[in-house]
Amino acid sequence: MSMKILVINGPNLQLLGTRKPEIYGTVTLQDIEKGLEKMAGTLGMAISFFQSNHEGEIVDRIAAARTEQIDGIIINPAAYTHTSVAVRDALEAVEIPAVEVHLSNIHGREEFRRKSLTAAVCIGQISGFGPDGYQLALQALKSRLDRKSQKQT
Ligand code: CA2
Repeated sequence: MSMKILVINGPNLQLLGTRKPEIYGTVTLQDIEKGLEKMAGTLGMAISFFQSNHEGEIVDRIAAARTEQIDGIIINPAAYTHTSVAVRDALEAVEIPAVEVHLSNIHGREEFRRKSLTAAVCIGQISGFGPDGYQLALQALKSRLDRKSQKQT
């Protein structure tokens, strides 16, 4: 059975490509999702997408991933990265390997963006590579999941 990946994007990321191009570039969220869909197809993985501006909806989506037998999560929690104990707890509880992605380099921006509450419960964080970050995350998850399934056989 093919590996199932869920991509979650947090608040305001639906605005990508329409405003603030100097920080977030000109690529839209739909463009990013299309690129990931194509890459997942090439890698033989199944991929689904979710975007929400609401913290509780993101928590619910993470929790549902367990019943759906999702193998890996790519998440850009956006502003909730820096504030949400609830998103962090959901990621920790679900026990599905997750990669945190940020378009911008959060470590080179305002002080309040340098702290991530969610990164510690992810297998790693990719920050500063724009839309490429999502593809790097997919590659990283595939390697991790391939290694895990080899160990189990
Ligand atoms: O760099 C990232 O990916 C962020 O997660 C983006 C968040 C920000 O709060 C994080 O600190 C870093 C903001 C997403 C808002 O996206 C917009 C896109 C276009 C126009 C306005 C906002």
